[in-house]
Amino acid sequence: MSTDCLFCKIAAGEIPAEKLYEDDEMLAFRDIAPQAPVHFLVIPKKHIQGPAGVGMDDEALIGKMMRTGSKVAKDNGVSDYRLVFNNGAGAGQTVFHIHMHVLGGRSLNWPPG
Ligand code: IU
Repeated sequence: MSTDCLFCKIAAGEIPAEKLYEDDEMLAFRDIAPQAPVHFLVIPKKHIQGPAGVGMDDEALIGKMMRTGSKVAKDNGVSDYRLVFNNGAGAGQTVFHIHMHVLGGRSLNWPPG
């Protein structure tokens, strides 16, 4: 855990979040500023700064993020959804603990802005 990381604090239960799924290594919770009717984040409890910080040892964990996001999307009634990872401030990353956005429940344009 990184002591000054917001998502580590959410993962540790120190900051409340609307949790949709949790196990010993993963958490899914609703985004506080939803950009679609269904918008939640999937995070590993392990602190990884972002996609560029994923190591070989993390490959199974990142695959599990995708499986978890798909399961929670289905549980929340969406079959069509977008998965987004932002890497770096220029790409829109504002929280430097890796997270996967899952957006659905409306039609989504391409390319994103
Ligand atoms: P980004 O990819 O780093 O831009 O996404 C961070 C997301 O975290 C963003 O959509 C925020 O609305 C969301 N978020 C949150 O759900 N809860 C919080 O306390 C904070 C940010 I700060």
